[in-house]
This record gives sequence, structure tokens and C-alpha cells, in this order.
Amino acid sequence: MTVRPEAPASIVISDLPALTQAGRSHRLTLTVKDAKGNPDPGFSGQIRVESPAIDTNLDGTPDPLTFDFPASPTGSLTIEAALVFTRSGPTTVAATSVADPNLTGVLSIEVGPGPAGRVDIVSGNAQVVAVGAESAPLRVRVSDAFGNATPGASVLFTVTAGAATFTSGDPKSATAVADADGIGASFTLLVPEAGLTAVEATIVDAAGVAPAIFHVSAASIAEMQPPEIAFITPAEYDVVNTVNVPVEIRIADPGASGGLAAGGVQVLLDAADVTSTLTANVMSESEIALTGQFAGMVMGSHLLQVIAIDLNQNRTERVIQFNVALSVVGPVATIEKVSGDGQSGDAGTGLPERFVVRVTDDLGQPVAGATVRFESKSGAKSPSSRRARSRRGAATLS
Ligand SMILES: [Ca+2]
Repeated sequence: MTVRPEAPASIVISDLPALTQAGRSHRLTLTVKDAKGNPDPGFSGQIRVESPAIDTNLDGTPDPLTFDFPASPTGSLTIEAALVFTRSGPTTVAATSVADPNLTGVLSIEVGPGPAGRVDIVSGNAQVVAVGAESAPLRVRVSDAFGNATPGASVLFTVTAGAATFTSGDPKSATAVADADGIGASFTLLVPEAGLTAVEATIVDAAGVAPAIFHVSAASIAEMQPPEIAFITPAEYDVVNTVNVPVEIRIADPGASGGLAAGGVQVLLDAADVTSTLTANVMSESEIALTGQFAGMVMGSHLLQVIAIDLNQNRTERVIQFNVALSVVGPVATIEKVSGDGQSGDAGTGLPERFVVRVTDDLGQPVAGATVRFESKSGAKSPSSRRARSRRGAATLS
């Protein structure tokens, strides 16, 4: 008697270990079975095999494989060196008939990382540290050739140049063990003098792997101090009745490192259509003065932002608000002669020039409509007393 197989119902995946390692090559066996679990020797066709853990070109997207499955008496196909997993973690492998998506099978496995094969800087490189202070931690990530974290990998940190020492353990070398995310760290350095220190991080027992190289520079406190925006004049910008605002800004570099260049100062005003005529003058090795004016100010409230950046990229910012407002013209505070003084004339004839005075309030604003009385004190024929009203701040005796 012969067993007549039924239609193919599933694909069984075998020959894969429950736990493997990224980078290992695996043999794969696929068996097509019927609904009763018997191998189907009649099946042939293409079978697509895919897994989220197979990303051969490492572009972040799984790369499926397709195998030709010939009819076989055993209903199975074994492919040598069929699969290489690249991504670590729990995963699945699925096999599906290209012609019939319902004919499929899935297997769950776990992929561990491959051997530690690269070390990359996470943080702590290119620091500037004050002499005598502790650096921020130097941290690396250790991974296999596919970028999977390799927990437990040992990393050796070595000071290869410069005066800095590690704050714990051997002053010139220290070993860290990578954590679950592959992060090995957190060594800090003590830097006793100004200058550059280099630290190399290498994977222990992984010859030929390029080290990660940190550079930490130590600078004196003075060099690290940000510039000071010493003063902005007027400090309180309550400008009245003017569209042209005189400005003076002084910026000092207390480190006196000569690191403050004229180009490192920016002055920003949030008012449109204002013309800035500020020019920067280097007053000394450690001081810059910007002088000039904002022209065409409109009435209202404005923000002025001053930014100073020294050559060590230390940055200081200061924002001030100032208001441009109209004021009411006050009472006459000042009368000054404009013309008509010092004349002489023949008795009985008029003087050739008229008497003109200018009247202004305490802000120097011309006062209109003020009554000015002109009175002769001595020797004059006429008038003894006459009045004139000011127009646009000028009163004329005619
Ligand atoms: Ca891919």
C-alpha cells in the first residue's frame, strides 16, 4: 500500500541552532509537509527565506533570499552556508512559497553579537578642561563587525601623550567592561598643566582593531573665561524724540589672551529699516569698543542683542530693551540769541538786522507759541518793550 500525500500545507525550517552568533554561516533545511505532517515529495518551486536579523548590506532593511526547491523524494532541501545573521537579538526566520503565500513556516531563534571588532567614541573627545580640573568621562561603544553592541568586551584606555592622568586606578591606563549597550567608560582625567593629552581606547584581545583616539586640551582658567560685555551706552535706552541713537559698546576679554577679535562681536537690533553705523575699534589687546549710531529708529520698544565670541569659542550674550518714545514739549527752559546782537546804527534810523532768539525746553526741543518780551535797557530810542511769539522755537522782533 502507498500513502498518497495531500496538498502541501506547511514548510518546516530546520538545521538552525536556537542560539547563534552574528557573522556565522548556517546550513538550512526546508521540508514541505502536508496537513498530516508527512513530507510532500511532489512539491517544487521557489521558496523565499527572510529574517529581520539578515541585513547583508547593513542598510537597515532585511535582505530576503530565494532558493529553488526541486521535487525530491524526501520533500526537503538542504542548502549549505545558506544564512548569515547580522543583527543580534531574538528574531524569526520565515520561509514562504513564492507561488503560494499560504504555504509558509516560521522558526524563532536568538542571535548574539559577533566578536568585538570596532570601538567608537561616544563622548568626551575634543574637550577643553581647566588646568587642575577633572575632564568629562571618556566613553566608547564597542561593537561587532555589524554594529551590534558587544556587552562584556574589555576596553583598555591608555594615555599616550600629554600630562593628564586618570582619576582612579593606574594613572596612565585603565580598563573598562562594555555594558549591555556596548558602552565602555566612564574614566575621567585630571589635567595638571596646560597642553594636549591623547588617550587611546583599544579592545582587549582584538588585535588589528583600530583604536579610538581622544584628545583633551587643558587651558588656563583665564583663557577659558568668556568675554565680558563691559557696558552698553546708554545703558537705559529711553530715547526721546530722536531717530538717531548714539551707541557705544565695550567688550573686554578678561583672559587677556588676545583671543578677542573684532569679527567676534555681533550686534543685532530687532528694528527693521535701521541703519547701523557701528564700527569696531580694538582699544587694547583685551578690549574692543564699538561706536556709532542706529539711524532711522521708529517709535516703540526694541531689543538689542550683543554677542561676543572669543577665539576659544567662549561666548557671552547680552540683550537689552530700549524704548523710543515721543515726549510732550516742556516749558521754555532756555533762550539763546540767534542773530541781531552787536549791531550799531545811526541815531534816528532802524537797525539793519532783526533780533532773533531761539527758545527750547529742558530736552532741547524747540518750543512753539511762547511769548518773548524784548526790552531795551539803555540808550535806545524805541521800543522800550515789545513782544513776539515764537514759531518753531524762534521768536523774531520785527
Ligand atoms: Ca539590507
